[in-house]
Amino acid sequence: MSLVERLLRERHERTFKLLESYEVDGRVILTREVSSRTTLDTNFEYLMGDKNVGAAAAIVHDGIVEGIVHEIDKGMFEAFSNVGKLYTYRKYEELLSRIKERVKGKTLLADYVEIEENERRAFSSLNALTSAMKEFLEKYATLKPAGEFVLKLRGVKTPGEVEALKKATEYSREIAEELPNMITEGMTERELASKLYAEIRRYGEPSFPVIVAFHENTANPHHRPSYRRLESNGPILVDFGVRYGTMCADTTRMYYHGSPTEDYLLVHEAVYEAKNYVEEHLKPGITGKEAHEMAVEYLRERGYAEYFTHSLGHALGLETHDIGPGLNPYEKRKLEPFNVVTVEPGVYLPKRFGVRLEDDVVITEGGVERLIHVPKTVIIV
Ligand SMILES: [Mn+2]
Repeated sequence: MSLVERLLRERHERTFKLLESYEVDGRVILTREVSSRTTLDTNFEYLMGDKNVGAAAAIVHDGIVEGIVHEIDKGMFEAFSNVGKLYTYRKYEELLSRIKERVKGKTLLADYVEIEENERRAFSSLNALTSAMKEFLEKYATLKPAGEFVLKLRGVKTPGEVEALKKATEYSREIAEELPNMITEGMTERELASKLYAEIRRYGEPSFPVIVAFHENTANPHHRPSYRRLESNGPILVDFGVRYGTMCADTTRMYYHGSPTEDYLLVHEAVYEAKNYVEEHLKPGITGKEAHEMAVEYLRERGYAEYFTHSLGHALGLETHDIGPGLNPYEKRKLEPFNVVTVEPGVYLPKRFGVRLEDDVVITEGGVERLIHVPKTVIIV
């Protein structure tokens, strides 16, 4: 059985089981045509193993998952056809009439949010149903927002999903270890980014657009690769991940071209130790807020707390910023086994340099399992 096929079996079982606790007949996902494989429709991918290219639908009821995809996309869903039921269409009207036939008279969870659900509005995958599609479905079925359901479903990973994440992080680690061989003095950030993309695509897809920053650009946490050239002495920040088997890895590494300054070494050590300290203390029952504060307190003792300007980490899974508890100052939810989060403290000294180190961890019964672990020492290139 392929990894994706195994994932789908687990996800279908989990979906059926969770649906029992809702007063609905099932669930409906209606997607629009998409041109990118890394955005939207992750709830569709959750059940079907791949994202649609043309418009498509997935309907869950009575212990079956039914997919309706364009005939041309059929090959993409081979793994799915072993674990669910697949319909194909040629003309858009055929898709609509098939949907109508499958949803008629049912009460279904759908991917839209009530506007007052502030916390969930930000996640596009919880809000992927367009108002036109919603209007169409409501002619035949009763809809309820799926937000809470999706949070429960995707926040806690299945064993197969963790296995896929292990692969994704393993490939990412291999690339990170190869990276020093790709760096040459005088190259631009864009040149290094393009080499990185080539490596990532040997294994899977990029989890998100890569970040490559040289010198003072490392002080900008979300820097976009530019024409900045690598000079004789300075830090290099690389943030990337391989997406494999529908799961996203995410790691940030620091390299140093030349000899690191005393200042740089102090910041690097503080960030590494803060990350390590949090990872040693993370366990079920701790809230995301508490975890974030652990890192802040650790950095405060070293005098860097005010330069740590973002969240400690986020949920990781089908999306790089996945649905589930994150490690941030607002997160009241408690961590539980099989949550997956990033741990990525950073210290950014404006106009000078920044250091961010990022690992991915699975919450276990007693603590965490580190899927990827950045080295303690500064990598000199
Ligand atoms: Mn991250």
